[in-house]
Formats: sequence, structure tokens, C-alpha cells
Amino acid sequence: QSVWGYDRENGPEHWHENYPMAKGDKQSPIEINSKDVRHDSSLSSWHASYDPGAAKTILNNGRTCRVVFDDSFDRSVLRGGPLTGAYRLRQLHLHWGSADDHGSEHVIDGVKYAAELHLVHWNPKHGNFAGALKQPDGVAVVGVFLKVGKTPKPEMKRILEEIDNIKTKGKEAPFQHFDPSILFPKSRDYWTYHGSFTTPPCEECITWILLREPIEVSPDQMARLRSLSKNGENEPMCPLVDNWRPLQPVKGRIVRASFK
Ligand code: BO1
Ligand code: ZN
Repeated sequence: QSVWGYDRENGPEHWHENYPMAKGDKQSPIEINSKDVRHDSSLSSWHASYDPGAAKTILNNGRTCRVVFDDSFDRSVLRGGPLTGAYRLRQLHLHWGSADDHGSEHVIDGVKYAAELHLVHWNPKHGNFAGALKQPDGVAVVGVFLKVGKTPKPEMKRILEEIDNIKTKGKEAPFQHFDPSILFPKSRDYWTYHGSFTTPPCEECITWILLREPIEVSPDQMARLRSLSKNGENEPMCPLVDNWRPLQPVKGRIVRASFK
């Protein structure tokens, strides 16, 4: 086993061999069970204020499709909800399945969505992203679930139309003037809990903010996402699908809800 991935020989069951934190007490993702969730009336609403000019590039790293943002100052920030202070947007990426009935990392009352969008922010009081990873309040990720229905999400077009330009591992393309808040659902309702990165080294520094309302994408839009490859150019074709980590033990953590 050389580098981590999602295959049998390098997948989630192996990660702890090189990254012992993967067996920690606050790992992600988890299942959210409505009956175990605690409504917290002190949880305020969250606000994203994103600068479209902060978007830089889109890339395929062989494990996901990622959009990178300029985070050299407080340009695109997330505030409120369970957070103290402003967190800077660094990147967004997705996790998805090989079929519509799985692909999300978090599971809601037994429901696996077709995909999960992650908007990754870090706390600038820790200096830089690497410093934030070492702190319990270092990172905040907003998770948006994608379900497949009849109606395409037109706001997903920008990302999906770039996919042909980043088909294979290592490909990168300019991706400018994009405000990712257009991808949010109507409702601001969320669940929150403290957990980890869902990829190695699985540091336990994430305040998860999971949006209750999924967004809907069309079968054609999901097919486009699944048309990415995890192989490099001129290598045998291998579809990039099922890049999700399975559920981790809750270990007594409490999930709070902003809504009743
Ligand atoms: S996720 O939202 O938990 N799925 C997630 C996973 C990985 C990253 C961000 C969010 N980013 C990676 C960076 C690496 C860095 C690593 C630290 O986090 O791309 O450069 O070393 O765990
Ligand atoms: Zn993720």
C-alpha cells in the first residue's frame, strides 16, 4: 500500500495503518439520527459572504473534484451558527457514488444521498491552514447533500461544464468569478457536531455544519460528475466514483440541530 485511496488495497479500512488518527474518538462522517439530535435554541443562523473574485482554479486530484479560492485575506467568509468569528473559504469539493442510492459521507436517518458537497473554511486566528488543522476550532465545513430528481440545479452548471477540461488526475483549469453560495438550498436549517476530516490524516479539527435541505440535481448532472477519471492522462481508464468514507463511531458525541 503506497498512497491512500478508496480501493480495497488502500481504502478506508487501511487508513489507520499510516494515519493512526483515523481511529480517533471524534471521526467523521457519522449517521445523524433525528431521535438522538438535540435542538439548541441558542444556535444562531450562519451567513456566508463570498466574493466571486476569490475563485481561482478547478482540479481533479484523482480523489475528488476541487475548486480552490484565494484565502490570503478575509475575502470569502463564513460566520455565525456554532462558530465564533469569521472562517475563510479555502476550497470546495464533492464526494459521490457509482449509483444514486449512495455517495454521501454523512447519512441522515438511514438515508444516503447521491453526493455531498463540502465547503471548507479555516479559522484565521491560527495563522494559516496548516496551523488551523492542529486546533479543535480550526476548520468549519458546510455540507450540502445532493439528491437526484427531475430538476437539474442550474447553479451546478459552471462546475459540471468544466469537468471535460479536468477529466483525468492532475488536470487543472482556471475557474474564476464564482460565488459558491448559489449552491445552497433555500433553508438555512442545519445540524452541527465536532468531528474530523474524512480523508487522511483525519485530523479532529472540524466543526461540521450539515444543511438539512438537500439540493436536487438531474440524472444527467450526476452522470457528468461520474465521468471524471482517477487515472492520469494516457493511463487505463478508471472512473472516479465512490470517493466517500463510511460511517464512523459516534462515541457519545451530541449532534445539535438549529431547528425543531
Ligand atoms: S473533508 O471536508 O473532510 N472531506 C476535507 C478533506 C480534506 C481536505 C479538506 C476537507 N483538505 C486536505 C488538504 C490537504 C491537507 C489535508 C489535511 O486536508 O487538501 O492538503 O493536508 O487533512
Ligand atoms: Zn469532503
